[in-house]
Amino acid sequence: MSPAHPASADNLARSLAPNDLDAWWLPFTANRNFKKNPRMIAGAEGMHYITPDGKKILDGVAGLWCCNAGHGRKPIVEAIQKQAAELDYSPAFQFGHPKAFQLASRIAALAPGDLDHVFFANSGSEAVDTALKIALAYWNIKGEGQRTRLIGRERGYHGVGFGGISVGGIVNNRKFFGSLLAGVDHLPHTYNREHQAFTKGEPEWGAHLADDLERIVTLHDASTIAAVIVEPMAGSTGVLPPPKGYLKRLREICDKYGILLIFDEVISGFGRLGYAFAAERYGVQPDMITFAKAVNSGTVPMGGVIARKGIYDAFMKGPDHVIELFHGYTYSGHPLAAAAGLATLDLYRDEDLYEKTRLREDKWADAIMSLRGLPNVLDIRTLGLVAAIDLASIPDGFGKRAFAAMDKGFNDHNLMIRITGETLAVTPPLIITDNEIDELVSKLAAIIKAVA
Ligand code: PXG
Repeated sequence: MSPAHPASADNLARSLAPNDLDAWWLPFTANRNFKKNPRMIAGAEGMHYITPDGKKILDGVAGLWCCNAGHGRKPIVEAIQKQAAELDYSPAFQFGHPKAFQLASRIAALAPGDLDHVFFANSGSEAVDTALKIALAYWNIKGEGQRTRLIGRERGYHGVGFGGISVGGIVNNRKFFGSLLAGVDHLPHTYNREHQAFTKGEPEWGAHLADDLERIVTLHDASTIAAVIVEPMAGSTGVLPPPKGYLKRLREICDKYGILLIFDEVISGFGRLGYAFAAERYGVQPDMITFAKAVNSGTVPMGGVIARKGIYDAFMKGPDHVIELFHGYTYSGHPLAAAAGLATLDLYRDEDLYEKTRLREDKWADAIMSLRGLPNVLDIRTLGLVAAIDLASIPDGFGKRAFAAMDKGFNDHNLMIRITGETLAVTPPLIITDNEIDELVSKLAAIIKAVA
């Protein structure tokens, strides 16, 4: 593959090295530590990031789980450039432009069953808030406005909006930001090291945890519950693949009580698990799917919700000059994001990236599992082209060992990885070659030894 702009290390170093690190308050970052010794990125090509001094860093995380087609891909870059020149912005309230319609049709065609209408947002967080609001408004329109309760899951991550952190199950999100949305309850998470350690793919143990939804229904009554939202594979809290049969069971219970089921596929969408959506992998059709990130390989902010026909149709009533869903963003369906999305979906299709991911899942799992037995490795989980490695903590600080692994990975081993708590997460672009998988695994081994 040829990058659109061969990055010249000299040019990048001159033009992109910042001279003041103070003003930018970085998100989800230890700011003081970063500013002492910044991990700076100035360019990217294919499977690599490039530092201002020209070092090539193997991208073990597809940016932040988003650049599934790799970096600097010519067709995507050109589509964005062309679109910027042709139509830079057009309003999505009361007006439309062709590429947003085309992209919505393409996404709907990839989604299973009658998930056939797409609402565009600009991030995963907005996608989640949109889906939750559609669920609440849907029940209102259906005359069941008492269905307001939202059910999430412990260890769920649904972005950073108030809706998302309320249904999410991450303690720091819940601890710092007040009382959040009222009327939310949570399913138990599905991870159990005793029963699941070192499982490749979906663990055998844990489907019964879906039955906790019955308990929640008994407690609150089904008539008060609007929707259940889960990630098919919990990503951010350490890669927790769904136990075999778990998602089917959730669907059955939701059907039994008329509760909407939302799959948050912000990470699992667009090939990460070898399919367009995890819903297809598991043969389970939710009522809505949220997506973002890899829809355009992370190149321009975009997210959205795919809703079933019955949900969309329920809104399409009343006088036809009246807005049916009182919701939207200035940049919903932005022309640059839509153009990038169309080029990206073409590229995923033309390079068979989903199928390739599916076919190499076993090789990937075997390669990663070879790290079992290295110092401090407590568990390894794999699914699709995703892996997580849990490390034992250093006695004086939870998270310190993983933090050191991420830092040393970048500075000493030319590998970018993600961390959460004491978990290392690897989720490379889907274009990774077999040789690069071997390189990635040997770098991981060296890093794990270096932080022992
Ligand atoms: N839902 C899910 C399932 C996500 O994983 C969001 C919503 C929010 O998306 P935005 O675009 O608002 O950030 C996410 C985001 C990580 C990591 O390393 C994961 C995410 C973001 C950054 C880092 O686990 N997921």
